[in-house]
Amino acid sequence: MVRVRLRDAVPDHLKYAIGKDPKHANLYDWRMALSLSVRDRIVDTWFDSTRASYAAGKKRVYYLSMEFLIGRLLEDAIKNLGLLDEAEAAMRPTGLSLEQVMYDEPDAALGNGGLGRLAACFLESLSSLGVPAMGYGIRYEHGLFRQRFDNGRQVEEPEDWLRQAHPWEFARPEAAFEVGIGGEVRQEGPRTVWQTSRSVLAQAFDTPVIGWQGRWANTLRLWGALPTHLFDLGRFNAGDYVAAAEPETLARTISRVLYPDDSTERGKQLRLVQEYFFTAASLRDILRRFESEYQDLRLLPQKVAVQLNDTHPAIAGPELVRLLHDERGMGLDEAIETARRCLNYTNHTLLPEALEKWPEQLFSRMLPRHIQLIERIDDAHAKAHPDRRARIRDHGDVRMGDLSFIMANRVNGVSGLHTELMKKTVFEDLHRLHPERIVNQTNGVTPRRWLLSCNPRLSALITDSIGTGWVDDLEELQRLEQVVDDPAFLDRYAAAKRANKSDLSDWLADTRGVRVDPQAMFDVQIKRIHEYKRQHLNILEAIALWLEIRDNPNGNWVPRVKIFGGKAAPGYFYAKEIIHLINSVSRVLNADAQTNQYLQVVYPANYNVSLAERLIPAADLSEQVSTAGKEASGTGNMKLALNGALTVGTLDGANVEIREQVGADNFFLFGMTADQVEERRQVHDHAAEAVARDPRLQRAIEAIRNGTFSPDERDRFANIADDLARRDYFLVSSDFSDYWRAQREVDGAFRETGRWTRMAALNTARSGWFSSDRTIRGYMADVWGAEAVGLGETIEADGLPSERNAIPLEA
Ligand code: 26Q
Repeated sequence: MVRVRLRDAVPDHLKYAIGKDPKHANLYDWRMALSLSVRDRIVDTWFDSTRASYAAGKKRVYYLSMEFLIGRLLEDAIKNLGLLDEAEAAMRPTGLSLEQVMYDEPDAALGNGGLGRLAACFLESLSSLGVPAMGYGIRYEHGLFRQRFDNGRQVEEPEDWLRQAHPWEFARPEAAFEVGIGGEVRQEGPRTVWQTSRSVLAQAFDTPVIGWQGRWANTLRLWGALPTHLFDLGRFNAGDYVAAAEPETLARTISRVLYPDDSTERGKQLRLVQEYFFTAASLRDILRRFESEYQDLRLLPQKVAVQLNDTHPAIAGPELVRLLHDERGMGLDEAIETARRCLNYTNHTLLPEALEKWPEQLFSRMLPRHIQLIERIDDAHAKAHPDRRARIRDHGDVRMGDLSFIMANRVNGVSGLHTELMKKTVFEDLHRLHPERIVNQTNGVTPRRWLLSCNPRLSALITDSIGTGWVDDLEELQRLEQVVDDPAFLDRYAAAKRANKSDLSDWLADTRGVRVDPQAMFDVQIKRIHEYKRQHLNILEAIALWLEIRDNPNGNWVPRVKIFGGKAAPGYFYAKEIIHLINSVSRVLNADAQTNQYLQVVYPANYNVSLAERLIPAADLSEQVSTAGKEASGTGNMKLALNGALTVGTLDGANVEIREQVGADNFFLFGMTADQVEERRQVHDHAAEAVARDPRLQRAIEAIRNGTFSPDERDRFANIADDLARRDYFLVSSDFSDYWRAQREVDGAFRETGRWTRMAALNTARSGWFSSDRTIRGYMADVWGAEAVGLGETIEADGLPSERNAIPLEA
């Protein structure tokens, strides 16, 4: 065990690992030294967890995801290990504050949004619960693009998190697999042989993921692509050095960059290659580990549970069949059934345009054996279920959702409503044939990062009130109900929120040059920009409100700061228009001396995990206004409620469950239900009708149309105005009046400061169910059939390894 105090370990690492003298060390050097010292404290637990997993012989969980949006790791590790005081002490002699050092870490943005952040929360919970598990993904050299605004328009810049050394990972040059693609399939007697035409090396990079109180650590294994041959030696010797490096360039392209969630990027060959690359390497690693312990492949479903995070790793179905049947000689039917019993699939969207499909031509060129196996899988399934309608291969496309469903033991949605809609829409047919397969697992968020770490003031108040048990048993927050009528508690609750808002306001002033009034209501909408998420409904309400304030500048208005955060996919034109509109409205409103003490709009660029950690603790109001039936779950909604923001929202995704938990009185509901949305769409001219009956809406749309926010290009936003008044697929106009009503209720409640604080405190007290620990327990019971191992008493009091620690580590 590492026993050296951080105060002594840090200077040592600075000297021996970074090669710097304290006199010349800069912020980066000290951060590296501190990170390596903290990392040392994880390694023993990590080894112990690996050994304990082998010793226990229980089922392992493998989470396959194209995205892990982990953000910064130093602060998380320090807090999970309880090293805050030690780390502060270690930094004191350097003249740097611990905060400075922690915030110097680049935000690892290996994901787009909710799906990737969910994967990161799940890994943390799996470790906090002591479940033997591993995350598998891609080690992108460049994560999600950085966002900048140029005259209000989004500009994308490449992200470059690996330019600095990444202190948390361990390269594993010995853990590498060759992954081939292309070529052709031959029959050699009874054997089918796939002769690939190109191949790359998948090399593992491991990051330990430490759980709460450092009791258990799992591994996040990310694959980097390397060339199988560094140089084309023939060309190299002939002196053509540039061409000689071609194989290298090609291979490295595979793990070069994360694809933004973007419907225009569909059908891109490189994306399919990325999907196959990481799935194939992961499955081979999983089988290698299994085969090091067991001989009988039929045991696989008892020992291995694989979770597919959306359809992105859906190729796992046919690939696992190939590994079992082609490469290990298991009979085809048995191979299909064995593979299926290991695999599970999480669906994250019902939007038809977002369901993954690949042109069959492209697919068979890249994966000629897999297209054959898909056909066999499809035929076997169709034979067993003759009344099935849709097929996996359809109109020249391979449909990854159907493939995933058919090759899964369990299929899950991510909120109650979403799961029910899955049964009625995309998977209606397959659900009828397999009524036991679809289960719900409502998303959750880790309370360690999303309360304890990001909101120390509220955390301290909670701990003072009910002790520390809530950190790994979030339902304990219910005990706060006993103090929500205690004025002393409410005062402290309000003071914590006030201080968080004041911090955010200072930070916005220092780093973004905008001043906001910390007394005002902080009204927050943070998520990817998408029409269904309806940021334009929110900005439309801001415009309407601004116009009313101008009519009556001496009215008794409730001051508000509307805060937006989020990126648009680079090719998503409408989303980029919405960003430009929000920034343009912001410019006009913030400059209006008559109104800006009541209403401001701020939109800090480059929303990411780190920015979320600043915004969420400071939020009063959480905007969850998607068109009902479109948001699968949402997880920002949970983080905001947990941190005491009240929700103004529709009955969509997990909002439904948030409202059930916190109580209808503590939630501002508006808008049509999912059923009403479907009905409303049938109404001829619904947009025009909605506009005609609401003069406020009319006026707001008119202001957009007439150039109020684009004085130097008057019809700049006419397209948005036209869309809202004529087409309006996402029913912004139809929901506007009710949204306005709900927002005025919000104003009324905020005016009654005491009542508001009580409602906020009740949101915190009743959000315990949204811990990702609860979600993971649900997966363990209903999806994986997995159990925790945990180290518990295996580390003996004297710190010496216990008996089972004598089992050797895996190679
Ligand atoms: C697909 C093909 C090509 C390129 C990119 C993609 C791609 C990448 C990311 C498609 C989708 C995503 C991400 C989707 C996502 O984040 N969905 C969200 O998942 C959350 C976790 O379950 C839910 O809470 C959200 O409701 C859902 O929108």
